[in-house]
Amino acid sequence: MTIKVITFGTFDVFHVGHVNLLQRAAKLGDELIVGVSSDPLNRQKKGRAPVYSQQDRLRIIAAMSDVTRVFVEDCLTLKRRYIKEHGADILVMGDDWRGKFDEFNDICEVIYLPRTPSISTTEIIEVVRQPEFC
Ligand code: C2G
Repeated sequence: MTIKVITFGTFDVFHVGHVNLLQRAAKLGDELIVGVSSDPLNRQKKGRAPVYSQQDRLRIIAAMSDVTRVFVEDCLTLKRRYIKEHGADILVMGDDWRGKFDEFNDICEVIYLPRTPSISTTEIIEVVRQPEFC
């Protein structure tokens, strides 16, 4: 039986924390399906436009050897539908989301992986805004 793993994220300003999450998620099954937040969803979630466009974020994720399928996540409330549509057996998220997706335990296993410490898109944006980077 093929075990399908699904995960969701913005993956803006792609960094090693994202790589770690995707590689660990891939090891839990045979296929890794990734829902990438649309630009409008990112604006809604984070109150700002992403640095990288939806099209570029999709291309970056699709280029990873661990990833077998990529799709656009248009709406946070459609997770149950996405999980079913893609036939996912396991939902993986970083543990900043711990508890938030437990409701899907009735249709798949829900696993929260530890976040990679000391790196985030927000921190990278703040660092490159410092005058010494200009
Ligand atoms: N992540 C991580 N370590 C970091 C940064 C991020 O493990 N240092 C993980 C997050 O926990 C998440 C994934 O990488 O599981 C993607 O992170 P984001 O791009 O920040 O995604 P987010 O905005 O949390 O979107 O429907 C849920 C959302 O779409 C998740």
